[in-house]
Amino acid sequence: MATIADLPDIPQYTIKAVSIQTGIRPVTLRAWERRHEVLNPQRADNHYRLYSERDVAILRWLKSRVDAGVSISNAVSELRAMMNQGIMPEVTPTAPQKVTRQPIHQKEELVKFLYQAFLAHNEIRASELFKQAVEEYDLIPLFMEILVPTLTQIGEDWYLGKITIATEHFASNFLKGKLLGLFQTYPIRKNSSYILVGCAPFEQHELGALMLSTLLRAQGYRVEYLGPDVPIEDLVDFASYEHPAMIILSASSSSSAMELKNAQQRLAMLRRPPLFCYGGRGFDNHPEIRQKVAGIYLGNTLEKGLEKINELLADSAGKPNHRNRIQ
Ligand code: B12
Repeated sequence: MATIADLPDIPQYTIKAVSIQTGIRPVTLRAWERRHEVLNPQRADNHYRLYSERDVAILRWLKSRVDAGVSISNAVSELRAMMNQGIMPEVTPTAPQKVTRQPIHQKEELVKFLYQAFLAHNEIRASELFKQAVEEYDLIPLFMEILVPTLTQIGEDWYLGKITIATEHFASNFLKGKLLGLFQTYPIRKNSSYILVGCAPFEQHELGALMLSTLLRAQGYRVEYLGPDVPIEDLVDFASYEHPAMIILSASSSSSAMELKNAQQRLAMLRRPPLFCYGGRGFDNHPEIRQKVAGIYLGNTLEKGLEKINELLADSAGKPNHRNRIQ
């Protein structure tokens, strides 16, 4: 029988395809990867995971062990022990998978249903939809293609007077709670680069900063999330004894963005100055502010920001433990 090593290692399958092929839910695949370092799938240009046939075979083998009653951590240890001895497991024969779970919701549907749940102030429904979205999609599509469009719709309808401020507050507070919960599910890695993320003074729009914090923690960085409206003096004081490698502040309005004018200068006076970075729509909509605010502009999307942060911290020898770990 063929062994797993005989299979091609060309990255080609998305997490959704692998889930269907193996019967392992995307949320479980990500948890195995995070907690047991099972695989480190490559990434497409859009950061989505891409698995090879060999990866799929490894996952099937692990699942066959788990189905036989072995815990996932023991199954992973068995696999490692075999591989250390140069033995590759045989390819597990597979019957076509019966997909018994509910069909996956398309992202557009999730946006529509989540929006409707917010309009109805239906927290139970919103929680179910959020859970489904987290289980089915990686963090970047979850944020960029489900949560951001839902919030944009809410913002437009609030602006047009179609929905009340109460509904907008319900939706944004619900998502803040869920995002914080998600952020806290990732391990705090003490021996990785220490990054502080928050919002510029007077800035209340914090969900972008919270999403970025979650992505960075998922990549293995040690991230502390500081929330909205962080006073610069206080931040400088904190940085003087905590020595973060990087401070990132988000600003949605031009006035909050301008509050960062002297931040870099203040931080540069510290004995071990952190890298000072910023982003957010205040800097995207008013590019001229970037000329006035010293520090590093991280780009106009979360993906670009992540890439830039990885580059900056790799240059300063502060790589996270887990390369390319983007959920
Ligand atoms: C929720 C919300 C609020 C909540 C925020 C709650 C919270 N805990 O965050 C509250 C009620 C506090 C609020 C207040 C206000 N809001 Co408001 N709000 C929104 C809403 C509906 C969603 C914002 C959001 O979270 N979007 C999702 C996040 C993820 O998107 P984002 O912030 O744009 O961030 C993206 C990028 O900018 C980037 N990014 C963000 N930060 C960073 C950082 C780095 C380093 C990088 C690389 C990238 C990056 O990544 C994100 C994903 O693409 C928007 C509508 C909209 N279109 O967004 C209005 C909106 C932003 N608000 C608006 C306004 C006017 C206000 C108020 C001035 C209203 C008022 N009169 O009081 C106040 C200002 C408060 C303040 N001082 O900051 C306007 C802004 C208009 C403009 N021209 O800029 C909008 C667009 C609504 C509208 N359609 O008019 N708001």
